[in-house]
This record gives sequence, structure tokens and C-alpha cells, in this order.
Amino acid sequence: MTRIKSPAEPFRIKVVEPLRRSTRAEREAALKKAGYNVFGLPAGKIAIDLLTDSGTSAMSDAQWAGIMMGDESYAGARSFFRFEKAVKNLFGFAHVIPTHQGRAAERILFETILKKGDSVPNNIHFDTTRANVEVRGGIAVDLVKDEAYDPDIERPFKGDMDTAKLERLITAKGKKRIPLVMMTVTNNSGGGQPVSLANIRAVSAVCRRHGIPFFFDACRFAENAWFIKRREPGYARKSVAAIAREMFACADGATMSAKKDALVNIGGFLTLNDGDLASRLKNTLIVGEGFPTYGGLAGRDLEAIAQGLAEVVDEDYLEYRTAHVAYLGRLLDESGVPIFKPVGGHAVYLLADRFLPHIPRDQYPGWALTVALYREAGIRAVEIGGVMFGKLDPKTGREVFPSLEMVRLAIPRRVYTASHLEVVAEALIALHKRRDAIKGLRIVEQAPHLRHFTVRMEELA
Ligand code: P70
Repeated sequence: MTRIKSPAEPFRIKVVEPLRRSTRAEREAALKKAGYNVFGLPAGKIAIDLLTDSGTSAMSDAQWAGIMMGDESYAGARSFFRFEKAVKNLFGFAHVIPTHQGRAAERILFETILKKGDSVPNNIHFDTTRANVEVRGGIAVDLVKDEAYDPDIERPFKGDMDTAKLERLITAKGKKRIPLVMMTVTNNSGGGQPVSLANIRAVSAVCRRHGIPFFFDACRFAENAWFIKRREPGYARKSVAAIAREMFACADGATMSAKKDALVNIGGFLTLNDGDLASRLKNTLIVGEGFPTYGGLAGRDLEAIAQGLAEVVDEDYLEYRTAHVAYLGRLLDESGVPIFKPVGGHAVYLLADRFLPHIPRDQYPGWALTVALYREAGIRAVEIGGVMFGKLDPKTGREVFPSLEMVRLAIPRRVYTASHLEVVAEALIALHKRRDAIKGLRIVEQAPHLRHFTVRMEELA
């Protein structure tokens, strides 16, 4: 199966961490204890962990050196100014506010600008963004183009927003009830697909015409910019950094989880042009996160982010990164394992409803696949489907499911080699052959928001 060539890593390895093996009996016991929720598993019992690409990157020697250089002054630390400069260099907004991670940036933003009953459009909201809108009584609206929900069409920019849907929403709700429009790059809930610059410009034009602020959910901006360079006419000769600047120049601000494309293990920020809003956000920040020159982070974390932002736009890195992820996709696709196409920037998404057609949606086929993959091979993936995004319809009392039922194999940055991906592919191909034996589940216990993190399940007979 290794006829397909894997890309060479553009780094060599200086520090290693042993992988752990476990027996099937240990995994069975761990699953039971965790309530059949892979979030509840101890990482020591996991062989290859593809739960998330968030906060799981391997840092470079230069980042670790930066950790030693961190200035831990409470206010005005040297590390803050280095961080601020690195963010401004790529994002170009006037104000930069550090936060401990992406959802803190979201919380502070929505706490400050969202009123009950307001709508927040996005191409597709990811879990924490949706939750941060909904806990404040807002309505999170997904306006991605319809093609995003078709896992078979190979289009270059399946993260694009439908501007006609956006116009209709603005007409229906009125611009006063839409505090901002967001755009997630790449689109994590829709297969990690990029958004084109043409679409970013079109959405920006609609927002400007109506006077509605436009913000990016920018976690994976560099991977998005790389796809623009590769796929959008006119960008092949522009640098990824220049493309990123062009993307952000269309917007008024961004929330960022630095745990993805800033190549660090913790951190985030808010960055924007509006000075009045920035002052209000900083007031909220001080109450809950910390003083505006550290925002819940240590000085060393700010150093690591500054360095990570410089490394992530390196084009050798991005070429390898996207080819590495695509390599796993090709191994699976060639062997008939159903995946979302094309392969996205940070993950391969399995189509769980096709993988397990015998399990109905209300028995959570995606979740069942994450349980089976761990049980069989010690590999951890995450469900992006009915448990993560299912909703109880208050009228009928029945659960409404998102249109895509997927399992995401998120690839941590600079962590696993091509041989690890081959192990993952072999395990999934074997599991696919024995798929009839996999069982559905029912929910035993769940939280009102972000239930996937803590839900407890039971396997059905
Ligand atoms: C992921 C993690 C985080 C995220 C994101 C987008 C587009 C904001 C955030 C919040 C979350 C996760 C999901 C499943 C398993 C583990 C972790 N995404 N916007 O893996 O950022 O985590 O820093 O608060 O994707 O996709 P933060």
C-alpha cells in the first residue's frame, strides 16, 4: 500500500517522546471507565492520538529557545511587544489582545457585543464558537455554500460562504440584530476546507455595504492561505504571508486560537481595528483573563507564539503539511474507506454514515467509529457529527442531526511521521472490512452545552 509516495518532512527530529502500547483488555477497561467517550481516556493508554491538532504541535528549537527568553513582567513585558509585532505583521490590525486560548477570545468578544436574540452568521461555526454564541442567547447561523455538505464534489474552496444566503439573513433579521459576521478558515466543521480570497472579498463587500463588522475565526489561516496560493488563479507567485495579509485586509478583526497555526501548546488572541471596541474588550479581559499585555498567558508563551507565527508561513513547511495530511487521505481512499473530499488542511474526515450504514443516526455512527478505532488499534479520533452538533427540537422532542456525520483524524503539526499515518490507515482499512460487528450507542448522561466533551454512553446490544 505504500505505492503512494509520502512527502519528506522538512525538519529533523531533536527530541523524542516514546509511544505507548496497550493491550486490548486495557483499552476495553479504559473505554468502560470513560463512559465510551474518548475524551475521558487517559492519554497514556493511547498509541496514536489524532483527537485534535489543537495545542498538540511539536515546537521548534527556536520556539524552545524563545521559552527561555520569556519576559515574565506583569505589565509591558518585552515578550508582549515581540508577540504584538508578529501578530501585526501578518494580521495587520491595529490592536492585539492576548488570551489564554481561542474560546477565551470568543467569550470576550461575544460577551461585549452580543445581545440576546442576535444572529451571528459564519460559514460553519465550530463547536466552541457556536456555544459561545448560544450560551448568551444568540443564534449561530451557518451560511456556507451548499456544496460544502456534499462530501463527493472535488471543488477547491468548499469553505466559501453563500453571499445570497447572507443577504437574505440580513434582510430577514435587520443589520442591528447581527453584531458581526464571522468566517472560519479553514472550515473545521466542513472537512477543513479553505475559503477563497474571491469569497472573502465578496463577503467583506456585503458586510461593508450594510455596516456590519467582519471577523475571521483565524485558527488555521496559514493552511487556508496555502490553498489559495495553490488553487486560486493569480496567487501562485504571491507569498503565503502576503496572501494572509490580503485575507485579513478584507476584515475588521479576528479571533485566533494560537494552538493551531501558531504552532504552540497554549495561547490565543483577539485582534481588531476598532479602538473603542478594543478598549471595551480589554476591560472584559482584565476581569477574567489578565492584564492586556499577557491576557492569561506567561511571557514565554507569547515568545513561542511570535516565533510560531514566523514558522507557520514557511512554504516548505506548508507544502509538506498539506501533503502529509493528503497522504493519509489517499491511503484510505485507495482502499475504499469513505472520506470527505477533497482532503482538508489539518485532518482527514471519515464519512461515518457510509462506513457504518447499519447504524442509524440516532445511534451515533460517528461516535461508534471512534470507540471501535480506539478499541481495535489504540488510535484516538474525534466525532464531528450527531453528538457534537445534534440538537433537541423543543417542538417534537426529537434530536435533529447535522447533515454530515464524520469522524475527524486530526493531524498534530510536526509530530507524527508518514509511518505513523500508514499504521492509522492499516487499522482503518482492517476495521472497514469488519465494520458489521461495530455497534451503535445511546446517551446515558449529557451536559447542556458542548456535550461531546463529557457525555457518557452505553453500547447497544
Ligand atoms: C479542534 C479544537 C478549536 C477551535 C476551532 C475553531 C475553528 C475556535 C476554536 C477554539 C477543539 C477540539 C475539538 C475536538 C477535540 C479537541 C479539541 N478547535 N475556532 O480540535 O479554540 O480550543 O483554543 O479554545 O477549531 O478543532 P481553543
